[in-house]
Amino acid sequence: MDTPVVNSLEAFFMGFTANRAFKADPKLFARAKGMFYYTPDGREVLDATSGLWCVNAGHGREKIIEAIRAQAGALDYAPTFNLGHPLIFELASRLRGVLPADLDHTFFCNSGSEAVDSALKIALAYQRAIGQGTRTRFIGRERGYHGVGFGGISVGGMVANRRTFGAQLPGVDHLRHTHGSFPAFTRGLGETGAELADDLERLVGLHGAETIAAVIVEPVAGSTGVLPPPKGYLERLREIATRHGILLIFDEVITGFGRLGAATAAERFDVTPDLMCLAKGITNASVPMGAVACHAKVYEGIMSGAPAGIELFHGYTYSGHPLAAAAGLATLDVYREEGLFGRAASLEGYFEDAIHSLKDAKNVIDTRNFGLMGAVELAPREGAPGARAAEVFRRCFDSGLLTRYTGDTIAMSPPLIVETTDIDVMVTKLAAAIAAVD
Ligand code: PXG
Repeated sequence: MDTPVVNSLEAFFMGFTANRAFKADPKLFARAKGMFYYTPDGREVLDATSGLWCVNAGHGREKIIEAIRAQAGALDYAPTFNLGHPLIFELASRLRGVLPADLDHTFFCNSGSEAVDSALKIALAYQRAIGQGTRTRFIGRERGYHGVGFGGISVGGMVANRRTFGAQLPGVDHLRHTHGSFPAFTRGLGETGAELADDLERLVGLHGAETIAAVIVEPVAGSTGVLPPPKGYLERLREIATRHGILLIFDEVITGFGRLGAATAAERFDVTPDLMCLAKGITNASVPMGAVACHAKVYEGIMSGAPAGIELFHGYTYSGHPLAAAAGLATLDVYREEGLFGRAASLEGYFEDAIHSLKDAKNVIDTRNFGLMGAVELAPREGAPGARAAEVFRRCFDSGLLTRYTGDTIAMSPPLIVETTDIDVMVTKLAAAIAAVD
């Protein structure tokens, strides 16, 4: 039955949204091109957030659109369970040239959340395959965001995402977050706080290394407000994890594909994880895709340790979907042809100056940046946390600027095609909005 119905805002149950407020005052986008979104009534909105940290090459890239179009006509869908199609092998192979050496084997899924849950399961499978089946515990970090699967919310540290549901995976513990371990208004990485990585050593002491499968962190936390790590922190985490046979998982869903001025945070920090979660920028967000890049040691451990037959009892109907594969290949072409990762690196200093130019603005208690991730944190209003940033967000939007807010932090993460003149506009509009809000 398909009876005609009224197009109702109520019909869509929106996640991570104040449904009642949104539906009273909906904000819609009808088109996008380059650095801009356009509303249905034709208003231009400068995209300072790459959509949701994902449209790294800017909107409406012809090469990517064409690749998707051609692929939809040639092969709409093919399973990747005991079957395949050439493009997904090509994408996996091309990723070898983008990701750090040894992260040679990529599993595909459809989102960052699936990438995280897949990485956690691959970690368990590996530990069992090498005879370490008592390692079932995961270590996450406070203020981490790892998507919304049960694994992701369990290792994550965003309180509302956990508390709303209650039930989580058992056997998970958390490192302390690193925020506040160096002074506010620090440019880039903090000089102090690397010793917070020793929390992993403490948790090994508490639970026993033989119970811990993996530790997962975002190299730079994104969703909880752009939290760059202290210098040396990730190196120290790597060293402790290695020493105790614990797999290190980097959740690079945001930091992958140029956000930090290198292909990955692993490359930027010169710290190679055992598993890397990817999504978002892998297809420039044009077709949903997630991935877990696995170190050769992990892949080979599972291949040689598993009984004959299927090695990994895990996968999705849309693992390696042809449209996503085509979009991914075209996206990698765009990144390479335009040198966008290097472009992000070359703009980092300008962006840093721009973000920190807001340090004396009204109610600002911190400015932070790394790569093309920047944040301006406002003092929360008494009794109404988040309200001030929400108002700044709304004013920015009304003035034609898309930002993102979490708590009282305004985040900016522009597409890597951003021009310095765009950065100027972003900061001018954000400054005006901050000044206008009490
Ligand atoms: N890991 C990280 C580090 C993420 O940032 C996910 C996993 C989950 O990805 P999916 O594709 O399942 O959403 C994310 C997602 C925000 C915001 O405003 C960030 C994300 C998603 C939605 C909003 O900060 N990141």
